[in-house]
Amino acid sequence: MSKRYTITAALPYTNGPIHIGHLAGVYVPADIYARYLRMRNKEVLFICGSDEHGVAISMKAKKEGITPKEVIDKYHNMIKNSFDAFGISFDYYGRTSSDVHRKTAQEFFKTMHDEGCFETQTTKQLYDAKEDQFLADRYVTGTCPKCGNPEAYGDQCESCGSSLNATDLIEPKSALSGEPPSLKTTTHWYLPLDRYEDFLRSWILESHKSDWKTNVLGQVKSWIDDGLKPRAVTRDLSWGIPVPVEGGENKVLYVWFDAPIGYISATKEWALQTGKDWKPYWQGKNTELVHFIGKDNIVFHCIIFPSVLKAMGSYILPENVPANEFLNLEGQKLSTSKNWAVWLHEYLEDFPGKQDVLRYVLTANAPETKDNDFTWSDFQTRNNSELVAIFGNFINRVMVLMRKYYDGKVPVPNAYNEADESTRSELATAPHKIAALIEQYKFRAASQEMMQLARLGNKYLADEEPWKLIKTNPDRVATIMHTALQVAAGLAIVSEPFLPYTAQKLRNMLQIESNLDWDSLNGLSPIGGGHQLGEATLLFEKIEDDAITKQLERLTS
Ligand code: B3M
Ligand code: ZN
Repeated sequence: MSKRYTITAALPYTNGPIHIGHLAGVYVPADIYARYLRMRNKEVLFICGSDEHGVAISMKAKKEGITPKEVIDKYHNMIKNSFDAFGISFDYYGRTSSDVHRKTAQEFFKTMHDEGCFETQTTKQLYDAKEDQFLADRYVTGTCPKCGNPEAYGDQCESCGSSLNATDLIEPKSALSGEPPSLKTTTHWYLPLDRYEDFLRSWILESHKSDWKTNVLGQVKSWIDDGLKPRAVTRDLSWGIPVPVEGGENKVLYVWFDAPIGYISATKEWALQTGKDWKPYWQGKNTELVHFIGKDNIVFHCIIFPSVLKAMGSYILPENVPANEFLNLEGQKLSTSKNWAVWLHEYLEDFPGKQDVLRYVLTANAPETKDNDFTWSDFQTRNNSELVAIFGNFINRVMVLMRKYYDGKVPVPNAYNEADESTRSELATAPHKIAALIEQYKFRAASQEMMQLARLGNKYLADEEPWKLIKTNPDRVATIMHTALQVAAGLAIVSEPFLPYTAQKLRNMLQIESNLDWDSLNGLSPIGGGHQLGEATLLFEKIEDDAITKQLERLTS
């Protein structure tokens, strides 16, 4: 039986729009992977949705003077529109405020509770007496005990990625009143992660020591070596999913308990809509589960959620968690509060129709192994010197010459010479090289192999110079143009995961709409003699300096 893939992309918090960091770190790589597998005719379910609980949402509501529900509706729609516009091909985009999700998350909690998977602890927690509010998670900030970042949150330090307890913070301060908090006693349910240490050590650090990314293994190892401690999975808050057991009044599930379950509830909703069964996607032994996330989510996807899945018994564990590092912008950390970001909805206004350009730049420069920098000047160079000058130029030349010489009707080739043979064999190996890289989550390198194929086509035409031979040796020109067209068809195939809009345009131009999948290049000519090409359209256009200057000014204004 062939493998099935459940691909998840981290659920964005609906407390603001999304920016290039999200796209580069999570959604573009996940989409490349999903599109590639679909082209290999694999059974793929690509799932995401909005993360609508947690303190981040309540804080935003308070700040904007609206209700949490208004906040999540606003940003859910905005985020969903951005994903659609950028061609992120989710099979289902859910939201954690749905009924199915509430029920599913409560079932998880109740089952684990009834089976003795939790401990309760009564402790003194930070409390803002003025606001009558326990200060969990983002309601409290202070200095990170691990790296000294003075703006760490009560659940996490965004600077070093450490996951924290509010009481770990040095000099904590209420984010509501700005006051130093007092302490108040409360009781919560804890997931005793220490019980899962042996399982996690052998499952990740042994079984996956050679196929998981080193940045992921490194974080997991340091977590486990530090000693896993029980983590509270409930909170004294009003916004969230009510705790469904006795004693849970006025408490909600911790957002990081319910959010990953959101992948499963979204699958259930998708199954309801499509008349499918959700279970094989989460419980089938031949399903490969892959979580795409940013590095700040590693502990939740590699330690906490797998422990939950393990406790529940019948669930599969992720086969891989290819977390990315962070993307910076012009040398500085992306920051929502400082408005140091490129927002997707703004990009779309400034560069309409240029979604593939951003997808390409973010992939070619993806923060796969270390933090990376996005600069507008690199964006311009990648567009002008790669997409326009190499990819676009090659396709344009092929289309113009085909129209001029043959009125768009593909010629039958004659005998191949050495140059043709070597081009044809490089073309035949390109999909394999790209496939191998994508399967190892090396999307940067894969995108460069794709560009390499366009380079090959360009060089082939430049070397063979059909324009010099069309009068004297039309038989030779037929072979050259036929061969160049195969490269163009190859590009239409292998560019689909990276540049879906471009690939679609190219398929229209070449009139190869329906019949090509990834393996079409294996030995066969996808476009035969006599095939009629469609109309040429422009794939990419030059980006001028003033457009770049405008972006830089917008950033610093
Ligand atoms: N919403 C955190 C984040 O946006 C979180 C991811 C949830 S994935 C289950 O970084
Ligand atoms: Zn830190």
